[in-house]
Amino acid sequence: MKKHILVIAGDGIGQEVTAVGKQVLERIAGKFGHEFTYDEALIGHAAIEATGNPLPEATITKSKASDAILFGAVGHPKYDNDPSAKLRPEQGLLGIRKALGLYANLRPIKLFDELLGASSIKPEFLQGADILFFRELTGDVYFGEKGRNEDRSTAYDTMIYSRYEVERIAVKAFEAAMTRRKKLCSVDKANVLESSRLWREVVQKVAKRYPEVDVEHQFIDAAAMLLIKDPRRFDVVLTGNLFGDILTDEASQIAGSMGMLASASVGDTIGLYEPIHGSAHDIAGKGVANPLASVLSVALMLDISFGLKSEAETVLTAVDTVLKAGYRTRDIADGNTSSEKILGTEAMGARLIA
Ligand code: GGG
Repeated sequence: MKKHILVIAGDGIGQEVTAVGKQVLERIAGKFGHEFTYDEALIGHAAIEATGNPLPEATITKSKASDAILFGAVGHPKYDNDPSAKLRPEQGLLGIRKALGLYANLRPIKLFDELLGASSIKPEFLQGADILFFRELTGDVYFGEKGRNEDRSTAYDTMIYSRYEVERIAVKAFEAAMTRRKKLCSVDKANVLESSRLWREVVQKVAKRYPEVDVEHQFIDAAAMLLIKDPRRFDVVLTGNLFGDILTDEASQIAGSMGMLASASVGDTIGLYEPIHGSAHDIAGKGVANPLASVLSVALMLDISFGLKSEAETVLTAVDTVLKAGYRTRDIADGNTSSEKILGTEAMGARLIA
């Protein structure tokens, strides 16, 4: 199979972890006789520095010419304490999602058995947890009108959803539930927010087309609590952009670390695959970032965009094998990990490839 992959490494540790993701793709191509070609493009802070634009036109053009995108991360601490900054790295990521119509963000919460001890949640509440989040990605407060009043003393962000936007992601989530344990939890704040009442109304309507799926609705506050109290009660979780962003960071503790969570952003055309973590400038350039979220994103790409199930399975087996052999990056190490088994980014990549 021939495929053309655009690598958008972005900022901070995005560069380091994406390099490992690409090496894994190369190993898979060699092992299974595929031909993957690559191009690179800028985004985020790196793009602002080079072009004055967090999402250069060339990045969109190259994205549309590719079969899939391997993405790293965006962000830079210099913007965090500068509320007046007009250009921000995150505009690049939100912009590319919108430009490519990537409205559904799949975030699997997969707990590798070997990492039971790495989580801050007690193992007896965790074993067997397996959740697939569907985070809506091109609507909500992230894309609604925002601004300040004239004297800049009041600010607003508009939380907005259309029936169409909710329905198309709900259908994707119900379809996925049908292939899993046939349970779906829709998360909103319908007791307070009008956009959430529309969300719930549309999800209830779509649910009628899937009578086999056991549906529940939870408010975001209750869902946040239940996720930690009893993660195994969840199968597919369907939620909006903001709630999904927050809940999946919380859910990363079920998998042991933010460094373990991969994602697939899909719509009606090409897919974009990225770790859920950001640019983590505190550890950037130190060679200690966990590359497994990028590697697991590669597995999602092979499966979802290219339909290469055995190849995806091979990547998952490699991750499992390395973890079983006791190797860890420092974010997933625990008291039982001996110092020689704590690997840096490149060494972890080399182990996986071996
Ligand atoms: N790889 C994910 C990433 O770079 N996250 C930083 C970020 O800007 N996140 C905002 C979002 O995912 O909506």
